[in-house]
Amino acid sequence: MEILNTSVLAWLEKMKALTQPDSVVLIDGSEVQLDELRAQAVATGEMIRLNEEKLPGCYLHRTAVNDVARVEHRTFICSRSKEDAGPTNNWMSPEDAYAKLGKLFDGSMRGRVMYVIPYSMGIVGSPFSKIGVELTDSIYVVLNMAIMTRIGAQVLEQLGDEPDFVKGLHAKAQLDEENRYICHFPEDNTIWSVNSGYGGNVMLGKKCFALRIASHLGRKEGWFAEHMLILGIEDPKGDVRYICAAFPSACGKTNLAMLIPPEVYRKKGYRVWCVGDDIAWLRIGPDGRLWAVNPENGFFGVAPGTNAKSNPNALASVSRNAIFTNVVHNLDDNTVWWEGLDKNPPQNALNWKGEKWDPASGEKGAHPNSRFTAPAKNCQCLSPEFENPQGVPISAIIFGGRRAKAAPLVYQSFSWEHGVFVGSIMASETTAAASGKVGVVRRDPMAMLPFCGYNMGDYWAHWLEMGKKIPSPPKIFNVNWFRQDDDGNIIWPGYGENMRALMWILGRCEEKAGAQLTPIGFEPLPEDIELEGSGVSRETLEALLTVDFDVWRSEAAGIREFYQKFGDKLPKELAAQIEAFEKRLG
Ligand code: SAT
Ligand code: MN
Repeated sequence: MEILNTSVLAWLEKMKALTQPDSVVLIDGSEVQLDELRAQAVATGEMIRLNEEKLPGCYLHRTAVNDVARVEHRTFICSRSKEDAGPTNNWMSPEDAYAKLGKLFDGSMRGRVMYVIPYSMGIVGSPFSKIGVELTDSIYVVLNMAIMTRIGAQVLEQLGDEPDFVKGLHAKAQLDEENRYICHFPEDNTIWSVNSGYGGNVMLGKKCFALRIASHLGRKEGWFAEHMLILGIEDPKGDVRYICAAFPSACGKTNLAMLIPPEVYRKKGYRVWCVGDDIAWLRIGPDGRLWAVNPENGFFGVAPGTNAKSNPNALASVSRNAIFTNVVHNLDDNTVWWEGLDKNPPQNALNWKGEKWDPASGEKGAHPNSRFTAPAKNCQCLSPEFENPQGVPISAIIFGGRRAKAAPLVYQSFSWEHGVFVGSIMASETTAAASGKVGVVRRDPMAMLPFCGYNMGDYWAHWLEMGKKIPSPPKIFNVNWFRQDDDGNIIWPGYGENMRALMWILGRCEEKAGAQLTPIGFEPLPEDIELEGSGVSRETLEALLTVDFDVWRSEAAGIREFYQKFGDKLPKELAAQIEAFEKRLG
C-alpha cells in the first residue's frame, strides 16, 4: 500500500522535514502489521502482554508519571482571531503556535519511526464521516487509534485525491511537561500535539478532532459535534427510542451507555443498547428529527469503579483485545486490577507507576484516571444500529453533572430555548480526567468546556439557530446522579437504577408521564418515578426532587457572572432566559 493522495503526500513531506524521523511506516490496518507493532512494543517494554488465557490479546501500558490526564491549561485553540476562541479557551495566534511548536517538533523524531495513520471518524464512506491522518512516533497511539477509530487502506481509498482531511501531528518529544502543548488550528483543519503520551492528548481522532475541530465544522456546516453518549431503550414491543446525554469526563457516561435495566424493567422485556459512550455527531435527518452517529469505534473508559455490578458490559468488553493504561499489574497471574474492581486487591503487584505496591498501604494502586481501550464490537449490548451510516433518531437530550445540592434527580426544560439555557448553565465538580484540582464546582456548559473549538457564545447561538431548523427536535432534560444528603452521602444508587429516570424522560417525550411545574423546569412527582426494587424510599426520592430556592438564587448569581464573560457574544435568548429564571425564583 502506498499514499497516492497529493495533499497527504505534500504535507507528509513537510512534516518529515520538520521532525526528521529515521523512517516512516504507513499503517494499513492489517492485523499482521498491528501484531508486529505489538511485538515491538513488548520488546521495548512500552507495553506488557497480559495473561493470554485470562485476557487474550490484552496489553498494559504505563504513561509517564507527569502525563496521566488531559492538560486543559496547555490546550489551545489557534484561530486567527482571539475572539473566535472565546473566553473559555486558551488562545495562541496560528503564527505563534506554529513557530513555538515548530521548534519543539524540530528533529523530534530523530532516531524514531514516524507512523502514518489514515483514519475515519464514523463509518468509512458514510456521509456523516470525516477523515483524518495522524502522524505519530508512538506505537501506543497507533494501537489505540486502531481500536478507537477505523484505520488503514480503506480510509485512504475513500479519501481518493481529495484534500479534505484533518492533519494531525503528534510527537512524544521528551514528554516535557513544561513544553507540552495541544494546539488546534480550526481554519487549517490541523492539530499539533507535543510532549505528551496520554490518551486524550494524543489520540487525535478523539477530543481534538471529533469534538474541537468537528464542533467548528458543525457550526459552519449546520450540525453538532457533542460530548454525548448515545443509547437506545427497547420496549417490550421491540420499539427502540434513543437518548443522547452529555456529562463531563469521568461522570459515568460509559456506565449509563451500557446500563443493565433493573429487574422491574427486565422482566417486562426492556433492553438497553449502547451506540456510543463519549461523542455524538448529530444532524437533521430527512424526516425532520435529529439523528446521531458515534464517530468512534471503541471505548476509552475510566477503569476505577468499573466492576461486575456497576458495568458488567464494560467489564466483558475489556476481557480481550483491550489496552489498559495506568492500572495495577497483578504479578501472580499477569492480569490487571483497579480500585473498585473487587474486594481482592492482588498482594503481589505493581502500582500504576510500576512500583511494588502493598494494597494495605492505603495508597491507590491504579491512577484515578486509569483507562481501558476496548473495541466497540466487544460490547454485548452494542446496538445493532452501531454500523448504520445514517445513525439513530434522538428522542431526548440529557445534560448532567456532579452536583451535591443544586440539581434534582431529573427535570425537563420548558422548550428548546430553555433547554439550551439548561445546557449552558451546567456545572459539575471536577474529576481526575483533567489535570488540576478534583472536586471543585466549575461551569461546564453542555459538558463542552474543554472541547468546544470556538467561542462558547457562538456555540450557544448555533444551538439556538439549530433549534429553529429542526422540525421535530428532541426534548431537553437535566439529570444529577450525585445528589448528597447533609452528611455528604450520595443518596441515589445510580448505575442501572438510572434507567428509572430515563423511563420518566421517555414518558415525557411521549406525553405519557406526569410532572409538576417548578421554577427550574418540569419535575416528576414522586409517584412518576418507578421505585420497585430500587431500595430507594419515597422520602429519599422526595429529597432527590427538592429544589432549594436559596441554592438556586445563588446559582443564578453565578450564572450571571459566568455569562458576563461572553460580552455581546451572549445570545439575547439566553440573557432573556436568566432574566425569566430569576423572576420565577422570586
Ligand atoms: O483523555 S480523554 O480526553 O480521551 C478522556 C476524557 O477525559 O474524557
Ligand atoms: Mn469524554
